[in-house]
Parts: sequence; structure tokens; C-alpha cells
Amino acid sequence: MHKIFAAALVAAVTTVCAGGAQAQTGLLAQIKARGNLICGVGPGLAGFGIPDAQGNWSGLDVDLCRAISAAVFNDPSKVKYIPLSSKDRFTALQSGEVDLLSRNTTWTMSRDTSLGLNFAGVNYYDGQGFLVRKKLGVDSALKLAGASVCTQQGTTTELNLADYFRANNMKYEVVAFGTADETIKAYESGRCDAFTTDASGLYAERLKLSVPADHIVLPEIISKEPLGPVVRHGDDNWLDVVKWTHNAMLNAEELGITKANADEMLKSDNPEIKRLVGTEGKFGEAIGLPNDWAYRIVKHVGNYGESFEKNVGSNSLLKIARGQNALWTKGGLQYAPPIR
Ligand SMILES: N[C@@H](CCC(=O)N[C@@H](CS)C(=O)NCC(=O)O)C(=O)O
Repeated sequence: MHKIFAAALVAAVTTVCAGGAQAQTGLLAQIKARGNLICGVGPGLAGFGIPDAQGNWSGLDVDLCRAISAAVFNDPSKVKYIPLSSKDRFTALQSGEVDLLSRNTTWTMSRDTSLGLNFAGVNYYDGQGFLVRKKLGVDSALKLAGASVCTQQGTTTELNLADYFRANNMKYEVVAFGTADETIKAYESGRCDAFTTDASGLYAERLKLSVPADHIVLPEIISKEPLGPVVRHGDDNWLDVVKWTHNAMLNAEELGITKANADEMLKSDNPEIKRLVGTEGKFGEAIGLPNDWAYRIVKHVGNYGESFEKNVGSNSLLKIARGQNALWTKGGLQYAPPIR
């Protein structure tokens, strides 16, 4: 009798520890109980994550936080935004101060492994570039030998800069700052010949200059900067929630499900659409969410393409082309695994 009881107990405990019950005990459960999501964002990068005068955040990275909030709470506004500088962001995530980071963070091997973090996807394929004053008369990064370059501490930018100049046998002076604001101000004041960061950041930061048109982005892209959301190691269910929120936004775009037609799509007979909006299958249940989790995301926030155009694309000040961030069906790199 005793043995049978013990075996049953072991089986029960194993089931609880191994299975979907993680959704009841992990970070997702804490977030549900707390009533909001704590999102680590950048201190303010136009188009990606920036607060307005009333403290309302918007941007492509912010939309991912809003989308998770929509999936969990059926309300995109249950998010507390914590602005983090580049050098503080990983400690804030590791210590549990934020539930995830959603702010122009490059997926690299060391961050994904030794920092104890997991990247949940790539919401913006980027690469590093240079901004210079037009009057410098330089049309290529390869002509920057001997230049002083303003950059930011705690970024991949600093490291790529060193690699690039070394690989091309060019001398340079690096001038590194703790925040993006200090970096761009130093460049504007003439402290450096060039300013370097992710190309997305160059377009966003150029808007802060007094005469943006006096500056040009050089054609060279010197690195791969796959930017995406990051969570801590150790909570697979939470990783799934973040990963599949991003994937749902991409799949919705691919299937033509938009903010405006999401309700109409609830009546669709297309099996792929039915699985996404939750009229078929139990995909939400598998990640600890209601089965209309992805419908909620599109209804409240929109699909990936809508978020892109509104925040950084044609409907924004930045006017960035889809380029590598187009869907794979349109010649880009954005490709989400299927919901099935
Ligand atoms: N993608 C690079 C760079 C990202 C980055 O932090 N860029 C700067 C410049 S655009 C930034 O957002 N800084 C905000 C701040 O710390 O003030 C990385 O992950 O290291």
C-alpha cells in the first residue's frame, strides 16, 4: 500500500513539475496575479520605444509588450515600462526587476548563454552603420581612417567598431558614453567626426539633431544586429508566451488578419486562420492563456506589418523601408513557425 502511495505521489509531483502546470506557478502566473507586465524598454528611441509628454509609451518594441498584455489581460495597457540604459539592461532582467527586455537588443551567443538569458525571436533585423556631417565630405566608412567616433558603452556597437577598424587597418579614436543622449549630443557638438549605432538607431537619433538634413548615413553596414525580446533562463512557459506573441503577429500579417478585420476573421473557414484566432484547437491553453490569445493581440495591437508601418515605416517619421524585415513571402527574413 505504502509503495503504491509513494509511486502515485512521485507521479503526481512529476506531472506537476514537468507539464503545463508551470503556467500556474511560473512568471506568467505571477504576472496574472500582479495584474500587469513589467517591460524593460530603452530610455527613448523614436519609433522603437519612446514616451510622449503624458508618459504614454509607443513604438515597435513597445507594441510587443502591449501585445503580450493583450494576450494575457485582453487589454494592451496593463504594462509598466521601465526605461533602461544599454549598460544596465541585462542586470535589470537578471535580477528580476523586469519580466522581459523589449528594446533594440542584439541577439548574440554570449548574451544568450553566459548571461543566463533567452532570446525569444527577432522583431527587427538590423546592422550597424555610421552617421557623419555632410560637410566632412566622406561617402564611405572606408574613408574614416583617423576619425573620432562617438559610441555607447555596453553595446555590441563598441565591439563591432573595434573589429571593423582593425580589419581595415584604419586608426580611429573611440569616444564612448553611458547614454544615447550623451552620445548624440557629443557628436552634434563636434566632439566626434562620426556617430555609430544600429542603423535603426541612426535614423531615430538623427531626428534629435538640430538640422537632421546636414547629416548622412554612410552606405556600409558593418555587422549583423538581430534585435529581439529577451527573458531569463529557467521559465520555458514564459519564453513560449513571449516567442509566440511575436510569432502570432507575423503569422497574422501573413494570413491577412488585421486590427480592422479581426472580428470578421472569427467567422473564417480557413483552417490556418481558425487556429490563429482560436476558433479551432487549444493553442492558447498550451501556453497558459485563453484560446483567443492571438485574436486579442491582433484586435488590440495589430499584426507585425501594421505595427511596423505605424511606428517605423511609411506612417511614421522614420519612413524605414521593410527591407530585411519584410515577410519571407515578400523576399524578407521575417518568418514565423506555423500555429498547428
Ligand atoms: N543593438 C545594440 C545597441 C543597442 C543600444 O543600446 N543602442 C543605443 C543607441 S541607439 C541605445 O538604445 N541607447 C539607449 C541608452 O542607453 O541611452 C546592442 O544590443 O548592444
